[in-house]
Amino acid sequence: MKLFKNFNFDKLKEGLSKTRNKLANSITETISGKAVIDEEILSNIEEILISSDIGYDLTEKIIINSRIRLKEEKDRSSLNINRIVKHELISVFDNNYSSNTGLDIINKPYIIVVIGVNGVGKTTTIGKLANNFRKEGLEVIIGAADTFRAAASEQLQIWAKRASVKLVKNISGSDPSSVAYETVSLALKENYDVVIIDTAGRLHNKSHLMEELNKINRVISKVIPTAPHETLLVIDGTSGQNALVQANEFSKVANITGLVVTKLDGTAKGGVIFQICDKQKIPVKYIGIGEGIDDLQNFDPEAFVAAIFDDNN
Ligand SMILES: Nc1nc2c(ncn2[C@@H]2O[C@H](COP(=O)(O)OP(=O)(O)OP(=O)(O)O)[C@@H](O)[C@H]2O)c(=O)[nH]1
Ligand SMILES: [Mg+2]
Repeated sequence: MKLFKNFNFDKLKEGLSKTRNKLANSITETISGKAVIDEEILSNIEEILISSDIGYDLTEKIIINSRIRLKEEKDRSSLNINRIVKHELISVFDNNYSSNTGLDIINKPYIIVVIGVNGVGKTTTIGKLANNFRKEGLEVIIGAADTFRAAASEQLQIWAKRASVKLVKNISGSDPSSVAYETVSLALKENYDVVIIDTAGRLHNKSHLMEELNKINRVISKVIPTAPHETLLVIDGTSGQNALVQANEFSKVANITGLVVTKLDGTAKGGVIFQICDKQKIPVKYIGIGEGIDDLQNFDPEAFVAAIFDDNN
């Protein structure tokens, strides 16, 4: 069973307006009125792609492929280069996606652990996810396993209330893994459909973080051997190259099954999503395009590129 589909193209377009300005509108400006796409225009496009956080390696690949296709197709019009660049951007996601995205319930309760560095939007994303699941008629329980920061569970409580879902909070002195254990045990006992575990982003160092995440996973699998079923890494779309570094670091310590890229509404750096997918080969499952409870969308590569290029979907 597919967990939920939340997608609104107009909202996506609105959310990606800054990235569109930087990327697609600049390309349009460069090619408009040009009868023939020459090397100079290709090099302008190359600069635009790099400055849009698509990254040097991927940009090179796109430009080389564009050059080949322009030659093969014998159509060097501005319309065709736009089509080729879009095609190249969409094809970045080819290997990461089958026919659809999102989460699939294969077990009940379905256990999702949400990880990522501090401030990227984990707690907000959990609130949004919980709301979507609940709207689908699923019973949701959230575990506040970020016991590192005092205010973390209060923040999660506000989101749980907004989404009308159950929350398991830490009793004072309890550690993250015991909260995770309690949440999953309760979910099993009371027949919940989906469990979402919030984790701390700020730990003393990398080995501490790895230890913590391992411990959480271990206790969860004691209750349900196949769990966790998903480990979602949340990354902040506004952080540009740093987002890529985070994806690299976390993939060394956790078995990430999907990415959530947040705050795409506040940035012109949305192009980073292409770079991360090209390098990481981990599918982007959801994107955050606002702070509201309804501002988490399923990620659809074609619609994403269409929204950036102001096309109709
Ligand atoms: N504009 C925008 N803001 C977002 C989005 N997602 C999260 N935020 C904001 O980012 C800030 C940090 O979000 P949190 O959910 O607290 O981040 P966190 O990863 O849980 O942070 P820690 O618990 O400190 O590790 C909040 O002000 C959110 O409102 C988004 O998609 N768009
Ligand atoms: Mg948090």
